[in-house]
Amino acid sequence: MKNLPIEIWGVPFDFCGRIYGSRLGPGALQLKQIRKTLVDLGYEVKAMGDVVVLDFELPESYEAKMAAALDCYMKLASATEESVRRGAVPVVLGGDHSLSFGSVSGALRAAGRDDVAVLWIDAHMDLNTPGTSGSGNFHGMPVAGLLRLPCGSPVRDLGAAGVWDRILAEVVPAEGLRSDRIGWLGLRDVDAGEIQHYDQLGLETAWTMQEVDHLGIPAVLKEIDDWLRRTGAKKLWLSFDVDSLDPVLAPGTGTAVRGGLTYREGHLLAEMLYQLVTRTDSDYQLLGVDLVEVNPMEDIGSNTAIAAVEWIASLFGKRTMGVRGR
Ligand SMILES: [Mn+2]
Repeated sequence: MKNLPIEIWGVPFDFCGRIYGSRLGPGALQLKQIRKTLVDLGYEVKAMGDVVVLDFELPESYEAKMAAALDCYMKLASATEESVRRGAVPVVLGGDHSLSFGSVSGALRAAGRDDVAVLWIDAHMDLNTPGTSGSGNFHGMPVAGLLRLPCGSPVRDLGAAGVWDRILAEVVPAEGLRSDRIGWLGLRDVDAGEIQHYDQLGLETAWTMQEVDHLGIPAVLKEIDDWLRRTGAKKLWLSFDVDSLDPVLAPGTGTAVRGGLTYREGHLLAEMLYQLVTRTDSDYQLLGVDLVEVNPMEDIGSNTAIAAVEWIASLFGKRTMGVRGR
């Protein structure tokens, strides 16, 4: 993995979360030296700049927000598609989690759906559609969009159905993510509609915080590795929502939920994921990473950006004794 260049994309976009502020996430991660951290681990790292620039004034209408959202997803899909085609690992700094409509779509276009699996590390499933989402916020829907679930009749009739259709027509590839290729880790706040979707898809790939409590991270990772090998996936996209970490560590996020991953659980997870994608007989490699929902407006100091950069360092091989792979 050390041989693969990393391309960092900034996505200062926050129109589809509960509150504004995650547009400042890429800047906070930049200031906490995410690039230097990866360079110091021996990687070639390019800062690719920001995918979008939001208007200075806040949008006054739902239509204006969603037009900016579609523009963001389309540009980001092109960006991650190009990175993967160049043979690089894109690391996408958000921004709210709706950006994964774009980032994962681009990766699917470049790598091909039959090779790709996604691990969604998050307090939430993000498996709502406009037909099940009480808030209507698209940051709770990207997994459903990537799986191409039908819109349903919107709970809040703001025009979401038209946006959903355009995301499925213009952003997500025609066949979408395979439903046997999505897994979740860190869940502790799941909606009834999401459970309904999960059951309808016949999935058994949700590792909640209860599983982490009962089994511990090593056994959970063993189950995830078994699942990934069973599916035959060759490329793993990690979508890391910083709200998977406990709010004690990462308070600066829009939808914090108590009872998340502790500092060491989070790091052991990252360290073991690095081992899984770099072992010599590995069936699957790292395709790319989303690092989303860092919201400096909600933070205490810079704790959340620091926690996120430290987590990324562990994911890319940082070890206490300085020996990668142990
Ligand atoms: Mn999320």
